[in-house]
Amino acid sequence: MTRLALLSLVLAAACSAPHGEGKPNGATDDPDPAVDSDGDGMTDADEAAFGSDPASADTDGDGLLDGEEALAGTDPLASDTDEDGYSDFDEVETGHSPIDDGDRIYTGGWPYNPDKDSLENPGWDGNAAEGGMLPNFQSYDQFGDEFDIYDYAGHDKPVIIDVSAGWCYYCQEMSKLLAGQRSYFDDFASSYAGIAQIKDMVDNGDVLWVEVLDQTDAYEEVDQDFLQAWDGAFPNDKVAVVADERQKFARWLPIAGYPTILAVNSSMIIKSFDPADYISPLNWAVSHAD
Ligand SMILES: [Ca+2]
Ligand SMILES: [Ca+2]
Ligand SMILES: [Ca+2]
Ligand SMILES: [Ca+2]
Repeated sequence: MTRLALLSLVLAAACSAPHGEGKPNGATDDPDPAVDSDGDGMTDADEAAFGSDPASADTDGDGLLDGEEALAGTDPLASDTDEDGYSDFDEVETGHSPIDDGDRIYTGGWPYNPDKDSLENPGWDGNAAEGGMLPNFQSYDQFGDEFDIYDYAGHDKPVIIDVSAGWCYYCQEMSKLLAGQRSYFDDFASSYAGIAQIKDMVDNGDVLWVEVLDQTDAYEEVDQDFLQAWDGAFPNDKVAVVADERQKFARWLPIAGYPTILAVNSSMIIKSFDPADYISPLNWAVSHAD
């Protein structure tokens, strides 16, 4: 039976007799199939047909009730029906299709944090310092999606923010390292764990990496074409490439040179930052990843 046909059956069946009709009082040992025992919007009989648990309002525990899963056309036994990396609940909440893996929260598959609004955004006054809270950086990425750095919070993973410029040689070499291309930094792998291990950790998802671009190779403000070109030149499908719109990061850091790199923890607290040292944040990240 197709999902649509099943849904029609479910909706038709939902208009069946009211609870307990025709039953003697107290006949609890013979469950009425018209009863919705768990209060999730589907009768026990419909749940039996749907494959969900009539005694659990949310069989797969993804936050979407079984009755809501029937309406959304999702699998009540799978928290991510279309296997695009985002839960059915998060997709419905954000207006994306939970049954189309081409429609997702981030085209790039970046992390998502449904609780990000609970983080206390300190704003952009002042400057970056270890122990401080990262301001809520919102911009756009190489796919043109709206980007929110607080989506990277709450995943128990170190986050590297690499603020770079298109014209900067060492920025390009750092991105080559992540892309698996021959890089200037290869020669330093034996001296720094951050250099030796960072690519594998980013590839495995143990460290999250955000590439923030300040300027093009012509010293101009970046646009989405430039983000795409950078991603194309130094491809790593775990790396979000985002624009430093209105030079927010550049002013707040402040930039002494490129790249300028911060390591922040999953609560968005800056754990390693020194304007003159971009290797220490990498070392911090690899030593604090699982
Ligand atoms: Ca039910
Ligand atoms: Ca569910
Ligand atoms: Ca999904
Ligand atoms: Ca989807």
